[in-house]
Amino acid sequence: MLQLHHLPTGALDRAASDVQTSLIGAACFGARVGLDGGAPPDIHIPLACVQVEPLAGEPALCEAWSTQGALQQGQQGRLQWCGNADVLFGVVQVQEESAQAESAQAEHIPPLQDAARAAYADLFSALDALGYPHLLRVWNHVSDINGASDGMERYRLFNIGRQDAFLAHGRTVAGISVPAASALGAAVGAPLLVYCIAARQPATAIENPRQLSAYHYPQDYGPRSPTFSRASLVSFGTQRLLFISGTASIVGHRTLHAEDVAEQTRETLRNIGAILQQAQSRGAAGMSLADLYYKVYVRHAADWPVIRAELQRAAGTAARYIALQADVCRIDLLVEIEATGLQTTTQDPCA
Ligand code: 3EB
Repeated sequence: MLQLHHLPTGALDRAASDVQTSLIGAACFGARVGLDGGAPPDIHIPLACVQVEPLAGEPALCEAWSTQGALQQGQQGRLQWCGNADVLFGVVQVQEESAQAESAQAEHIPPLQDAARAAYADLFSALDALGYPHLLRVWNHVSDINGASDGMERYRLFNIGRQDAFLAHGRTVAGISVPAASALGAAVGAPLLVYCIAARQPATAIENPRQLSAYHYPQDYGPRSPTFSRASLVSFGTQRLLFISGTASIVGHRTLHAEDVAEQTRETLRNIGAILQQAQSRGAAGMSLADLYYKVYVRHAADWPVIRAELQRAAGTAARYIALQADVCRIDLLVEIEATGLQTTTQDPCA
């Protein structure tokens, strides 16, 4: 059983000390979080301090995850983790220059590419050692994601390092074991940040019939395809979890509606609808757009009112969301939306 809480950062301390809630981790959004002047809450669960700003004058926001049952936590390599019998929340942070192994320097591997490889290498080693080998959901934040380093767009360098680590750890880079993910920018100078949910049991990846699978994108978008699925679906007892990846205005492999944020948002929501439909046919029958928790990443803060109106038209005015200003990994994308569905069925699946 996993639950998601959207909280102001100031409420996280209390939530973390409430034994009833059993938080296993949180992501906090606000460039000052984790820096002096915006001290992170003094709590002892893994905390991803994401250097992107909340929109609409919101104070710093958090997305916190809770479970039930006895918790264990620790640090394994660069992974800070906390988990119960089923799932783990983990955070890995790598400063680009410091990641450079001597061998990488000798081979002239760009620092960001090597940082991505190192972050995922540490993550996979730790997950295998701890016994939560199945990566369900990953969030990636790459500073200056549309900028260039070493002659290549930084998102593309990140994709090379990420895929190298998947392959080096014997993980498939296409098909039903590939995790759901989001990839966004972060403030210039921020370390590479990867946070995730992993489990003892596997999830099933879901693709979107309207979109080419990202792991099959042609080389126009970089020498290595991104390694993520459109969504992952998993059950814990009577609970079903759906993690919909960061989703954008892409049909096939092409960006549609460049420079039209309302159309991009509608296309994005059609893609989320199509992914949800796939999930519904695989057992998440009762989940609707109105039930999902959304996270909206907006390139230009001024576009937020238009995006919010479209989101509310599709998902209802009661839709739960966190809205953030962040760069999206293709320069022509103005918005990326991810979603999470948590459904508890009253039926005992064993009955
Ligand atoms: C896309 O559909 C938009 O590289 O992990 C969305 C979600 C995107 C995850 C990733 C990238 C990633 O291609 C970008």
